[in-house]
Amino acid sequence: MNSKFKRTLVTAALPYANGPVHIGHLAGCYLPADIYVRYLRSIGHDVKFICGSDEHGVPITIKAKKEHTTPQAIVDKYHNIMGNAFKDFGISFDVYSRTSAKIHHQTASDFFKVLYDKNVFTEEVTEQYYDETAKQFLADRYIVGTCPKCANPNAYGDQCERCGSTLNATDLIDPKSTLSGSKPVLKQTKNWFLPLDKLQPKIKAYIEKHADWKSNVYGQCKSWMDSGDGLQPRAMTRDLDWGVPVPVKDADGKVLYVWFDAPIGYISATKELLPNNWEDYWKKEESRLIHFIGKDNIVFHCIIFPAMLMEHGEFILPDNVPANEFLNLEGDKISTSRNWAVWLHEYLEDFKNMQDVLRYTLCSNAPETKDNDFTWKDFQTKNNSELVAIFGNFINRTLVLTHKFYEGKVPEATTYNKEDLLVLEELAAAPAKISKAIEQFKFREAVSEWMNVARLGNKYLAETEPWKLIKTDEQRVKTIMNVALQISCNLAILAEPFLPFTSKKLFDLLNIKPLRWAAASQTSNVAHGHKINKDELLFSKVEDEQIQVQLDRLQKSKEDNLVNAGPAEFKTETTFDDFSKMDIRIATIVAAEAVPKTDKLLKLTVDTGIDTRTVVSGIAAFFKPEDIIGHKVCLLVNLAPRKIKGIESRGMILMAENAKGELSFVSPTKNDIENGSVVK
Ligand code: B3M
Ligand code: ZN
Repeated sequence: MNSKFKRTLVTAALPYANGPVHIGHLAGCYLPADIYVRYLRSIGHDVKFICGSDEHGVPITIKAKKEHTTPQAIVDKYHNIMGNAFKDFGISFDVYSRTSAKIHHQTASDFFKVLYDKNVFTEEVTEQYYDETAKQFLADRYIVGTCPKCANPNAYGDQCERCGSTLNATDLIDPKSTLSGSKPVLKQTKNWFLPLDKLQPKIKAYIEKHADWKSNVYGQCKSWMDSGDGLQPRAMTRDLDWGVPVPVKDADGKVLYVWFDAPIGYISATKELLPNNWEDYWKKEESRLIHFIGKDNIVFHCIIFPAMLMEHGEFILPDNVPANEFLNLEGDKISTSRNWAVWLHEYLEDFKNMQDVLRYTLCSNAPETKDNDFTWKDFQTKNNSELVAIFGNFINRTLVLTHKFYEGKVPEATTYNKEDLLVLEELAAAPAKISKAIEQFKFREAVSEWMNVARLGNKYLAETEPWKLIKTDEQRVKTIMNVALQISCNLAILAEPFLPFTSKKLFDLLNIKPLRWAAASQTSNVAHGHKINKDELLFSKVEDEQIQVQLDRLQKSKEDNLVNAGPAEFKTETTFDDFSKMDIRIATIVAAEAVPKTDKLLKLTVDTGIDTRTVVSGIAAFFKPEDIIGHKVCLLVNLAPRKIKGIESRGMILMAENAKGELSFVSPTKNDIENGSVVK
């Protein structure tokens, strides 16, 4: 640990209280933050872990409208659901507060007043979009339109989720009200702006001091400042009726921008936790502030919040913002509205007491440097081939043999041979490797180093075979089993940040009170003569049928959602020029046969009117070769040739695919149209 710091405040993004928690949330910031905090606690560092529900902002009011209820009812419902889900998965917040709390309203309001009194804001009357049907200004998510930067047709009024740009609603091309669908009009209103343009030099100096941040984070910050016109003033108030009222004169019907009040929520929650000494964590240079977030929140934590803190003047600035990229699910973006998610509460119903399996899978596969995919197959493999087959197997063998040979009493190691010494040396070196990775926010690497310790133990037993050796060399087996028990104990210590439930269970099985990190550099934590508890399995196999249930559930979401045809969103705009580069012709299938050793592919011979060529097509699941001979089809003839299963395929047959993945030919309605006719 960097000894410059006496204490650390770790925050995890305050989730909007508008829906239950899914694996994307967990992998994005709560799990890495929790691992980090648990590790700091284990090394004896003074750390506090802060979170709470983000209960303001348009996502909440939209949800309330949809459910015909009030924003307060929505946040009351989800605040509890979310808090419980985090608890169930061992996310060990020291406080889980909420931004509708009185203490937060007061803190956010005071913060705004300080900036206001220091004349930090510029007061501006600007034209904002207004929905004349709904009689309401359209802030943030009340408005969608096309992103001026990346052409995403579904960008919000404050942010484009595709390219990550922060936007002002007036930047959107073709804006539409999400309330009424109508085209909004511009109407004058007064708001208070944070002049990020003027503050840019200060912010830039701050960011550049942190070139050691994760490259995805640092890179994004730099590019915002360096590209185009740099940072732009941003309104810190909104014409809305849900939020923290703007605490100045002439501000009726206005509240603080949710991204102004939400990060202040970290301060309010710390106050709630430590009414007497919260300032130690926020106002002393010897304290360190770390924000764990997902990548869509980078600009708010690295630029806007630090700018607010700087201008306020009393607070330390974030020392690091280890943001993760996104986690996808089975190849598709996680989406609440499409129910394309693994919900934590549902997971626990299907996989009782298996929180650590999910924690392990999500950590091993965390989207640390790029977006990543969660698949159920991978979940099964991680469980069966790693947790069960390596770690679980090692622990189980050790415990069972200790009972079998010594009635559960730890035997004494008498003489170590070379092999034992090497294993003990490697064991003692493990904590430093894991620490280093965790301190650099490389949690995938850290958890894999941990699994390497289990591998070490597993290999040691497999090679020394105490179950055989017991017949010929009882003395030697005592040493081996003692070493195996030391490895088990150290595995329990080192597992704690990643697999807290398992760590506790393993300590219980070993009948040892949980030990701290430093003990894992020792190789004599389990005294000989100590009695361990009855063995129990730590993990059990996940069967194919269990995985199929999950896949079926996702398939059902897909079908429920795509009742019409393809994905509800169109691809981005293209040009006529691009389209006309494609040479699509009418052609006739004159021969067809299955490609050996595949079940998807057919080898087709097609007559294009100009030549006869071979095309390999992935349609075998839907068409029998004999049924399609003579069919007229559309063929992309100028597609670059490709070798598929050793066959050169020249061109691609156009197919229509519905939501269930069923295929149909796209064929001309006039069957006598000549081969070679142009499709345009
Ligand atoms: N509620 C955004 C989100 O849930 C936002 C984070 C606030 S952190 C201060 O993605
Ligand atoms: Zn965009």
